[in-house]
Amino acid sequence: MAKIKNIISRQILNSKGEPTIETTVILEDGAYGTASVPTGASKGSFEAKELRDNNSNVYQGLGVLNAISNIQTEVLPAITGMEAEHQQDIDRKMIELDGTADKSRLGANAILSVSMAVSKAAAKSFSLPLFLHLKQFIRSSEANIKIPTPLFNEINGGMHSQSGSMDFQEFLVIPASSMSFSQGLEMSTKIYSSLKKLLLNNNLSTLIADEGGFSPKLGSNQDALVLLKQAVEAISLRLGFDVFFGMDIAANKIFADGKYHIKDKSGDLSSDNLIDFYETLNNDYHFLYLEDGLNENDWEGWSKLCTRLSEQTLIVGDDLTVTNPQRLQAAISKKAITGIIVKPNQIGTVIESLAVIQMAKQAGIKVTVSHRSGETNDDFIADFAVAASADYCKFGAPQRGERIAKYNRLLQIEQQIKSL
Ligand code: 2PG
Ligand code: MG
Repeated sequence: MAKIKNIISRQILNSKGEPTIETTVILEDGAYGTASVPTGASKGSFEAKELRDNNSNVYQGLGVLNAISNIQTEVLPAITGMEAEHQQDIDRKMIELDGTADKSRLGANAILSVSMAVSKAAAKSFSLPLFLHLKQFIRSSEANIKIPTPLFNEINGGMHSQSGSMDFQEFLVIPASSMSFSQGLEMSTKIYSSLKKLLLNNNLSTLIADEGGFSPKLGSNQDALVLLKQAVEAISLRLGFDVFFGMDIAANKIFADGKYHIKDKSGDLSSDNLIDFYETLNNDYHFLYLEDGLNENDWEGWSKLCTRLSEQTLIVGDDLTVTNPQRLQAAISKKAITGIIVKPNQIGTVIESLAVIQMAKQAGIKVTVSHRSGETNDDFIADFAVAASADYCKFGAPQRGERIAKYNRLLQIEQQIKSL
């Protein structure tokens, strides 16, 4: 048992060169934990709100000094002296202190940085790996600790790419579940190298984008799938056996004035038209995973998407559900999803994120724990995914330091759990 003694926060930069908060929580027994918060680019409008300084002269208004000041003047006095292991009480205290539904007063970024750092400090104080400490806060029917199946990002489009050539945001490869995490990771790097060769042979750019995937200038989304399939076949991997494909469409970005617009089709598309297109692609690629296939408010479309594709493909909500229990409940009752993405910064505390995972599991919804496009080298999310017994985890390409930090942490955990 150790009480919170002090909190120190600072403004640091994320992988996109934008400010974010790093917080250190110090306990009375000398243990401490440091955590930093990520930021999304393709955000759902129902996410908890980050507090930014909006001073256009400094970091284009993206500074987080006001959020840091809120930690010092409000959060510190409120939670000093609380037992660090009582994560529920601490998170609840911060939620009450903020007093808004979307954490916009103190800032979800401020609150989450403290919430994560508290859990790391408590784990240190007990000399426990973080995933074991976090595990106690979620009821799980699974006795064994396992690494979630990784979704590796190989090609970036949408808001994560500057080439502007693909509307779909993420083209993912998924190792067969028979593979261990380290085998899957190795396979993802082989596909990545094969894809790089293919791009070079075709005189296409091998520059990488926000989440480490390639971002070549291509005519359509389908072209990216053609390339990815070639890259897989070139190294004698079998699509649908050794490796599966997935996509995050991030469809808010392709939706305007009630219609969808994509490079592959001319004119306006209704949800039905877009689902038809997904169905055609599915005949060739047999997607295991389809995230944010439709806009965050297109509930009717989501239910149809689920009816038509969910037998073969996991239909996953991200901007639709934003790690929010009410949005998840709506999605369950409308039969709109079979999977959910969980990102702690969409809701703003560790405990609320775990509660959403528990709710999803009880409803038979598969869980993917995910990073954000603007990351730091913090590897909290890797421990969180294992603690939550998530089905999948999505931490970007097998490239770029801030993505590799999470995959490397999973390699450590894979080794640690063998000796448990
Ligand atoms: C997503 C995420 C992470 P962002 O849409 O799933 O890949 O992107 O963090 O930009 O919202
Ligand atoms: Mg997404």
